Order: sequence, then C-alpha cells, then structure tokens
Amino acid sequence: MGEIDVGTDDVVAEPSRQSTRTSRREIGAVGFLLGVITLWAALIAATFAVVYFFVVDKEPEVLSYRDVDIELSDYEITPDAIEVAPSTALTFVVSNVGDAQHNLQISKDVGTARLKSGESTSLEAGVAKESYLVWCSVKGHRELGMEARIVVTSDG
Ligand SMILES: [Cu+2]
Repeated sequence: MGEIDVGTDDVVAEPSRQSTRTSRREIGAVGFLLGVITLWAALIAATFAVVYFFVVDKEPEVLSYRDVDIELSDYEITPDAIEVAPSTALTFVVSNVGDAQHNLQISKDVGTARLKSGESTSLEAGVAKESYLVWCSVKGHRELGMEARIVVTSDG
C-alpha cells in the first residue's frame, strides 16, 4: 500500500513538474510576445516621430513676414549675408542690376527664372529653419562668386 502511495506521488509529481515547465514556457512565450509588441510599438512611435519631424514640422510657425531686397550683378549677390529672425516668412525681391542674365536659386529645386539685365521678380522663400546658401544657377556664376548666405539668428 505504501509502495502504491509512493508510486502515485511519483505519477502526480511528474505531471506537476511538467505543468511547471509548461507554465514557464507559457511565461516565456508571453514575455516574447510582449517583447515583440513593445518592439512594434517602438517602431510605430519612431515612424510617427520621423513623419512629424519631416512632414508636420516642415511648416513652422510664422511670427512675421519680411521682404528682403537682393541684387544680382556680374558676379555678386548683394548682400552676401542676410540675417533673419527665426519664424520669419521671407520674400526675396530680386533685381538683376548686372549686364548678364542671372537668377536666384534657394535650393536644388527652387529658384527664380533667369532675369535679364534690369529685370526683377519676387520669390517666396518661407520660413528658414536653419541658415542656408542661395546662389545664381547660371553655369559658372556661383564659382565666380554669386553666392550668399541666409543666416537665421539664434534669438528672435
Ligand atoms: Cu549669375
């Protein structure tokens, strides 16, 4: 009878250990799933942060508007450094006072048309988030000195 009891204990003990192992595996699986979910949540949060930074934040608050007169000559941009306060929407009023044709390029894709001698135009440049260069995109003119810097002042 005692032997049978011992046997029964063994039989009971064995599944009990197995069930402990099983529940540890389940905890391990739950932990793994939580890890995967956390990782996905982090990735989604990071994606939203990137989208916010590059898309939403591209339209910063406008506190003031300012027209900036810029003269293009052979071969200079005057002034060659223009300080602007943060959150200021800029409009460049560009005049070609030189003899050759010139333009004002403010980024790879954005610039004025080529202006003949005596012509002028205006170009909305929006709010500068950081300092940047502008230049004349007529071949060779930038190398001859037709470059200027838009400098965003640190306090505004
Ligand atoms: Cu030019």
